[in-house]
Amino acid sequence: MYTDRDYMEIALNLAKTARGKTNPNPLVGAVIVKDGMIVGTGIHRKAGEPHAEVHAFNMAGEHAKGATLYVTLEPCSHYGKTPPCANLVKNSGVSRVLVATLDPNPQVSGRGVQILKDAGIDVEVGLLEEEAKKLNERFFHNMTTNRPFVTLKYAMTLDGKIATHTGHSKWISGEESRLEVHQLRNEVDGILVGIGTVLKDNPLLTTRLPNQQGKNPVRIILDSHLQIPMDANVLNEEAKTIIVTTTEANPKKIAELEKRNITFIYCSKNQQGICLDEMLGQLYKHGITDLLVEGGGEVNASFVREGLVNKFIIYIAPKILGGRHSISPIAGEDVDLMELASKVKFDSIERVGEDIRIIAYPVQG
Ligand code: AOF
Ligand code: ZN
Repeated sequence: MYTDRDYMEIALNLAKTARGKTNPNPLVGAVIVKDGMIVGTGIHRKAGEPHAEVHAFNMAGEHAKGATLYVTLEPCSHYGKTPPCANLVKNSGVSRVLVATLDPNPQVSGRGVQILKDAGIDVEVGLLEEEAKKLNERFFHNMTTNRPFVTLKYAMTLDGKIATHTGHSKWISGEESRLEVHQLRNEVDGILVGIGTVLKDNPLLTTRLPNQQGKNPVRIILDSHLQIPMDANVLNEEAKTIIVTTTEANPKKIAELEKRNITFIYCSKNQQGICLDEMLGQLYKHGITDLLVEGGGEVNASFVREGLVNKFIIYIAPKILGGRHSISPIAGEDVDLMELASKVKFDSIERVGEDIRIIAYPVQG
């Protein structure tokens, strides 16, 4: 016998398969069950395309009458790119609806559930809610802050180094971890580095996946003095690039780069450099909902210090580099006391090939 929980788990697993493809929309899965049998399933596959419920009801057809709908996010109540799912659910004939979590979108937030309740449908909210919120951590953050969800990722040796004193870093982590990082790039909208990394490593910041056409994130370069070399790899045509700079930047160079389709975002400066919170607000307006920060130490430190990291993904390689001048993942200003450390909570610790992957979330205060 399958339980409500089992069906909701199936809906969550269905939703997960579209990871990285639905931005700016959430990941949503729906399952319709009649007399213990799954008669309809649906996934929201892409923004602009039908919502999960639409696919599920199309599949279920007449079997929806008297059935139960399991959906990972509250059915929507608004006209967006698609019409409201709550109306569809209401008119489908289902008698019971289980919703994992309410939709944080201010245009919905409880209205979808209310429509169903008003129609006399038995509605329950909260089954596997924590899992459903985690599945859409990016979307919840977007809706509540109007900022991209920031993931800070780095790979370091067992003694906490990301490069030798000369800056050499190929490779710290093993092949499997590096493949995971390309998978991550494939899922996010934006990838950010500082100009220091561009000057030192000349990275491409594109997605390279074997046997699969990857999607390149928008490359975002923090460059307050517009030092970027005109032949830098990140300026090639393989992917879109945004340079974040200040009004102090050389207008002639800006004009030349604009001719090459490079987009500029201008931000004010604070004592630490470019005002990152202001930048995040602007990036969100440019459609960046999910941002991967891939360092250097100074950029990483600024994000951590300003409390702007939402998630840490850290690979630890079974190597010890040593060296007084080897480079650390988080640089920035020194602090005097342990009490001043930024605190995180480990969420998962797993082996990836020969490495370890730690996922951690910041702890406020
Ligand atoms: C659902 N089921 O599968 C999804 C929902 O522009 P639209 O019409 O696609 O609407 C996008 C909003 O709809 C999105 O911000 C979120 O609030 C909700 N997404 N709702 O009932 C789905 N993807
Ligand atoms: Zn909908």
